[in-house]
Amino acid sequence: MDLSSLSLAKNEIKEELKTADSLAAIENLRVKFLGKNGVLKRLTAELASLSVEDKKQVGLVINEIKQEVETGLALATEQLSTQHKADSLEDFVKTLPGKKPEIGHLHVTTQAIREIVEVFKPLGFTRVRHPEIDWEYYAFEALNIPATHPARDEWETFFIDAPVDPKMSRQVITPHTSNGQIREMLKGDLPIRMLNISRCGRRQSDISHNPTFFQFEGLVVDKGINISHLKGVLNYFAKNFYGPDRQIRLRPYDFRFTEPSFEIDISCGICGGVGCKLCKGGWLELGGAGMVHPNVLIAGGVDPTQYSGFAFGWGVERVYMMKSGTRIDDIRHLLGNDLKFLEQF
Ligand code: FA5
Repeated sequence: MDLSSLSLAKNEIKEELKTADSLAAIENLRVKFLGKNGVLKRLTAELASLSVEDKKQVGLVINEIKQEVETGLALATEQLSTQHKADSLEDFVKTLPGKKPEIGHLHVTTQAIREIVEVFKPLGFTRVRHPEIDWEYYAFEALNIPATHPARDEWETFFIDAPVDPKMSRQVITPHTSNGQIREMLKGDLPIRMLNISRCGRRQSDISHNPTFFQFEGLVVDKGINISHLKGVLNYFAKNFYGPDRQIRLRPYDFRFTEPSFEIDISCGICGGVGCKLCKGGWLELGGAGMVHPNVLIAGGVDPTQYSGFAFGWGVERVYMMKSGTRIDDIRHLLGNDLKFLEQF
């Protein structure tokens, strides 16, 4: 081994390092030059046979070669990773559609509530909120249903396990939104055109009943209010919510807090009022309504000799289910969290 053959080897190694175009090739070169049985190990071993003077000079060149190899390999590795990044950017096709993040939407009951509010808005009704847990007094007594009256049974009420108030009785999960009638009148702000939409609760669960559901309660109190106003407003609602060809009819009924009281029916959207499997007679029941009972006006602090009013209280979910096209065949779906069902709306 002499200096000239060494510098020849050094040049060859430099050239070879330039050919390292993959991680595998770099690793092969590292083993070839720096490995246990590599070129540099061999050259170092050969130093032993040289004179002291040659050892020094050749040793220096071997060290230079070693550094050259190490730097060359590091450089090749770095270049390769920069190239790799550039390649991955090239792979990124800007025109490919991105992944769409899943976006939720309002629950169908909330959509129904908003739609109902919009229908009543042009008639001057303002949405209000009253307690969803209230005293029995507002839910029954003030509505002309005394504690022992059998009509209370119909409201299958949930009672709150809390101290009883001597005047207000027990607390209940409001079984209807009619408590809002009294509370609205007690504000003392006449005339009234309120739309009270709240959650209600009853001990009921079947195809058309949920233990928790929403009602919307309309109340109009003013001077000279009569049944034709009630009929006009409900007819307006039916036509604007269900469609211009739908009709309503008033059927006599009995609510303790309205006199006279009515059940409001709407002509069936499937058969057009002729009679079919869904409606059995051409009409579907929408909900209750009536002229506010004088005792209720008095409980609300309103003088029945001066003022009169009408009220109606309907179920949001049931009213929405009757819209043709919704095809909701069981009210309990609306309380379940099945996305397959909810995403349809
Ligand atoms: C009432 O609750 C009266 N407060 C309505 C009223 C207000 C009459 C003002 C006169 C004047 P009713 O119990 O019929 O009435 O209930 C009204 C509506 O609430 C029903 O027609 C139905 O649409 C809805 N509803 C009642 N119970 C449930 C339930 N468990 N699940 C879903 N909807 C219900």
